[in-house]
Amino acid sequence: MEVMAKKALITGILGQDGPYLAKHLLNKGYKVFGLIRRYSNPTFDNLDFLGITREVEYVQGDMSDEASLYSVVKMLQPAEVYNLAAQSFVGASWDQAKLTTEVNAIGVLYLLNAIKFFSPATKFYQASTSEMFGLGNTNGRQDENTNFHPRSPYGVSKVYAYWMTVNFRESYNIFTANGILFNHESPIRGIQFVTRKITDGVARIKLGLAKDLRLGNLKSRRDWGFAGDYVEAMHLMLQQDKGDDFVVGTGENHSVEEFVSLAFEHIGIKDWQKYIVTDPRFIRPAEVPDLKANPQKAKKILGWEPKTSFKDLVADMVEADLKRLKK
Ligand code: GDR
Repeated sequence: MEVMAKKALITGILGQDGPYLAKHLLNKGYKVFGLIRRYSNPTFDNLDFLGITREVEYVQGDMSDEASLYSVVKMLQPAEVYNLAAQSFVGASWDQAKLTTEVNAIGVLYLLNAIKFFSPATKFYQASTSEMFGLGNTNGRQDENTNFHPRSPYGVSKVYAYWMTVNFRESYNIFTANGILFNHESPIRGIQFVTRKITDGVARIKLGLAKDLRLGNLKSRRDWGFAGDYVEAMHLMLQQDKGDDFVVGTGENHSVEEFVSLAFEHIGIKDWQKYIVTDPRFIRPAEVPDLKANPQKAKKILGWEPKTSFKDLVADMVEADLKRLKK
């Protein structure tokens, strides 16, 4: 008898994490569905980068349209739903606070309701974030018990989604998990996020295509890991006996300045300061100065650990941008 492949639905399939997760699940034998909203021209570049565009099946829906989510969940009855859809750029969330809230907060309520009404055996993963901690810390780090003090409309929207995810677990006994992921990057990171902006900028300078790199606050510190490692933690969270919440990070952090200096060092430039222009447009109304994960719970319960070093991550991203720009 043929065994039916497990179905997984990924929202945010065109972003950075969606393709890495899809690839991971395809390798495990899942049938992967990707939710796509209506665009005039959807771009499949990130899925193409990983060579899986045609292996994913696409379904139409929008996080701001509850009926569309009800239909998709009812039709698929997926074993697992990974909610990676979001207005994910912190910087844009001040100017588009309502949109950010509708997609990142209320959209999650719609998706949870879809599961509750039409597919209560579905396991649900919510892309929660270290941005919820903001200023909160426990001895200079953040773990599952650290208080939330978000600093942006984005962070606030994610706190709502986090608690709704917990609440559906406690109220309706639905299997839900929050992955509280710290910054995770890759060669397919969106160009407006600082890491990719730096590696693209450095590659342009190397190739003579740009003269400088305009950035905001160089002092903020982030716990940066590789997205390809982090999607494994997402999957592991849904393979446990019960839903739970996990911090996922490397446990070490670096300043934006250190990222810049390492990226320049990779292309053989030591006096990188002369290429950097501080541009007030990239300074945020409120900043999260210092994030550093304590990922002990994920290590102990999920057996998860990051595999990619900070140095390799920076080098891989610069190399990928050099290759792309040379084409
Ligand atoms: P972040 O990522 O806000 O941490 O959220 P981002 O890369 O945008 O910023 C990191 C830090 O760099 C500083 N910075 C700049 N940032 C950008 N984008 N552009 C600049 O020019 C610049 N100069 C300095 C920022 O002020 C900030 O301190 C990311 C997103 O992916 C979220 O969706 C996710 O939830 C968290 O990571 C975990």
